[in-house]
Amino acid sequence: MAVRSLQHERIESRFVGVGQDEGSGILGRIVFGVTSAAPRIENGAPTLHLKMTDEARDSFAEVWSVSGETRSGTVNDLVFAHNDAYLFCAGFIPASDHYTEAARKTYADAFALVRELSFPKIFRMWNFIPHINGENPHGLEVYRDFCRGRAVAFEEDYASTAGMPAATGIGTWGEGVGFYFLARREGVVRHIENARQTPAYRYPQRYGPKPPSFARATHMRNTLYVSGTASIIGHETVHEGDLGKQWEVATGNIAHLVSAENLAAQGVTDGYTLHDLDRIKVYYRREADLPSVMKLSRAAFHPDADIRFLKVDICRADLLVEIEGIATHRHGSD
Ligand code: 3EB
Repeated sequence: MAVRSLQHERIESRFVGVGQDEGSGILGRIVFGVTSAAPRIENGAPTLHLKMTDEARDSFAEVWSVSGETRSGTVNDLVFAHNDAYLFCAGFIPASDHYTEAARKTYADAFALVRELSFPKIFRMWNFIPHINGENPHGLEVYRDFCRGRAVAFEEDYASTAGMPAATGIGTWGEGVGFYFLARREGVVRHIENARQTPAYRYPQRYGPKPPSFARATHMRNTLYVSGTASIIGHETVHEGDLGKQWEVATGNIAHLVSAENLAAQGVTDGYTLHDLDRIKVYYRREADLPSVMKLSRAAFHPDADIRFLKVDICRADLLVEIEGIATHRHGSD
C-alpha cells in the first residue's frame, strides 16, 4: 500500500506577474487584473479573472500549488482541480439585479461538488461582489442580497459539523460575482473566532436579513488563514472616516486573532504576530489613501512579506480598509 508522502500535504500560494507561473502542480490561479470572466481552464489549471484595477501594470496573479499529480474538471459552471489532499474550485454568478437565489444555487452546487469529490473541509473562501454597496430594485444592499443566498446554502447544503471557513467578501469592478475556495480531504481544520469581534454569522439583523457566513480565521497544518479583517469591534464599525484609526483597529484585531492567547482558548497550540503574516492583501476604498496604507503596511508587517494593494469598495459603506493574509512561522531571517 502506498504511504502518502508529507510532500503531498503541502499547499502554498504566491503572488506573481500575470503569465509568470509556468510549472507543474498548479491547482488554481486568480488574475487580479483588468477584466472579469467566468473561470475556465487556462494553461492546464482553473483560472479566475477578476477586474480589480483599470491599470494593466497593477495586475498580478495569485497561484495555488501543490506537489504531486493534479486533475482538473468543470461541472455546473464550477471549475476545479485537486490532488489527493486539496481541492481548488472557482465559480461565477453572472451580473443580476438579485443575487439571493443565484448565490444559493451556485454555492449549493459548490457544496455538492466538495461532497462528491470527498473534500468536505473548506478552509478558505474568497467572494468578489460588484456594486457591493449599491441597492437592488427592492432597496436591499447588493452585499446583503448576496449574503442571504450564501447563508441559505451554508444552512441547507453544507455539513453542519464542518463549520464556516475563513473568508473574504469584498468589492470588484467587474460585473458578476466571482468566488474561489480551497478544501481539504481529511485532517484537522479548525475555524477560529476573535474575542474582540462578534462572530459574523451572529451579526444582528440590522446588517441584513441573513448574516455573513464566515469565520475570522481557519487553522490548518501550522498555518492560520486570516479572513478579511476591518475596523469592527463587536459588530460595529468604529472610526468612520478615519483611515489611520481604522488601520489601528483592523491590525489590532488581527494581532489578537493570531495570538497564542486567542488560539489557545480555541484548542490551537500555536501563536503568531503581525510579522508572521504573508501573502497579504490590503483592500482600500479611497484612491487618495494609497500612500498612507503603503506606509502603514511597511510599519506593521515583516519587510519580506508580499503585500498587494487593491482599491475596491468594502462590504460596509463606512469601512475604508480591510486586510487579509496567511500566518506561518518564518524560517531563515527574522
Ligand atoms: C466584517 O468583518 C468585514 O462576507 O465573506 C470580512 C470577511 C467581511 C469576509 C464575507 C466580509 C466577509 O464583517 C467584512
